[in-house]
Parts: sequence; structure tokens; C-alpha cells
Amino acid sequence: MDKRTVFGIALCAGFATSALAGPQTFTIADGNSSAEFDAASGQISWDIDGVNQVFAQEFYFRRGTDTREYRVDSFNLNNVGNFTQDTNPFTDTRDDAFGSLFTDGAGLEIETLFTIRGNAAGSGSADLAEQITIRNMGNSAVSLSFFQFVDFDLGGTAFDDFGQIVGGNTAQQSDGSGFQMSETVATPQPVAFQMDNSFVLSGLLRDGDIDNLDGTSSHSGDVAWAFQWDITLEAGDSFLISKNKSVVPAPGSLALLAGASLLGTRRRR
Ligand SMILES: [Ca+2]
Ligand SMILES: [Ca+2]
Ligand SMILES: [Ca+2]
Ligand SMILES: [Ca+2]
Repeated sequence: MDKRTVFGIALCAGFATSALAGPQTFTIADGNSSAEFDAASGQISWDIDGVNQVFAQEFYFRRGTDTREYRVDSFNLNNVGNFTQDTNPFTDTRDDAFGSLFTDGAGLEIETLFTIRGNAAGSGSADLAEQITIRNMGNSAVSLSFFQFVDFDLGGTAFDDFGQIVGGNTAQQSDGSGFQMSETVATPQPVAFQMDNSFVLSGLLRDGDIDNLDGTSSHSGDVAWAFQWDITLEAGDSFLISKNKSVVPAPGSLALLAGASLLGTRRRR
């Protein structure tokens, strides 16, 4: 049984009472990179030069009255709409931005916007900028804990990664495949973080009780991380989270790749 099958079973168990909806998948692309998003779950891939680096990126929330965390998806919230857009038509005519809006029907709105920027083919590098806007459109204050869960499997392999949180707002991950990743939360600083085993961490957010991230700052193996923000939104207020992910080749690995490519060329002669 592969990792995705195990995840699917765990997820179905957690949402057994939810109605099933058809898949709604959206793809954005730029340069050497593309990413897929699903309204029923979140980000489901990030491909760079033909290698998928991301197993999952999901957002979770817990209102002051909730007794567990809920994923931001079309099962737990009303998915008002989704769109893709081309924001750089002069350089690459494919759609490179993806936006979604979810509401809880009681005034809480969560809007996400992703913009992908690839680089030259074979560079092994790309960026993903993300903005999450949380609005209280209701008539009274809402307190909320908001979580970002990110499970990179660098180089397409899950169990050989190392990850750490630096400075409370920067996640770094690397592996032996020649890729390294960093994500920095530009604003605002999370109140808590956790770098841990992916099943342990996703379990905290998907199970039936209240959890807060415990500050674990490094892990080796099938690494995932989460950030937590605790927010109180007065009626009409909004909260913006802005962050950026970049994947680059590890130092020395481009030379190795180039060497391998040269070797391949020689062999073909
Ligand atoms: Ca474009
Ligand atoms: Ca890996
Ligand atoms: Ca929980
Ligand atoms: Ca992982």
C-alpha cells in the first residue's frame, strides 16, 4: 500500500459522514514548473522539471466554539468558487495563479491565492507565492486558530528527507536527491510550529480533538511541518498571511546533474 492510499483511508475515516463530491482539480504552470489543486483537499502536487516535490499542502481551522480542527475544503465549508488566471501573458501564456473562496455560512470567509513562477528547463528551481485572507463578515467577533500543513516529499521520495524550522517562521527541507526547499512566512509570525513525521502531524489536525502545535523544530524521514496562527477577528476585520516557497538544487547537485547528462551524451555516441 503506498503513502497516498494510506492517507486516503485515514481521510475517509475522518470524514465518513461527509457527502462525496466529484473531483475539482485545477492546474497552474509557469516555465519548468506546474502545480495542482483540489477544492476537496488542497494542493496535491508541485512538479519541477518533471519531478513532483509535494505530497500535500492543506489548511485547517478551529473556531473558538469548535472541539476539533477542520480542513479548509469543500466538505467542511461552502466552496463559493475557484479560478485560474494568467498573470504574465507576455512571458508564458499558461494560467499561473489559482484562487479559491470558502465560507462557513456564518460570516467566516477563507480566501487562498497561489502564484507559481518557474525557471528555465533543467534549472531544478521554482517559486510558489501564497496569500491567505481570513475575513469575518459576521456581526460579532470570531476567535480562530488557523493551521498550514505542508508535506513535501523532495525528489519524489518520502522517507529520506530532513526538515527544520528556523526563526519560528522559516521551514527548510532537504534530501539526497539534490533538491532543497525553503518556505518563509513573510507576515505575520506564526504563534506555534511543528516539524514532525507527516502521519503524526496530519493525525493531530484530522482527529476528533483540540490540538496545538508543540514547537518540535526538526525531523528526519517522512517530514512534514505546520504553522499555527491564533486570531481574534472583530466584525468586519480581516487577517492576511503571506508566504513564499522556493525549491532550488542543493549546492553541487547541478554540476552533478550536468556531469551525468554529459556522460549520457558521450555514451550515446
Ligand atoms: Ca502565465
Ligand atoms: Ca526525498
Ligand atoms: Ca486534533
Ligand atoms: Ca514528506
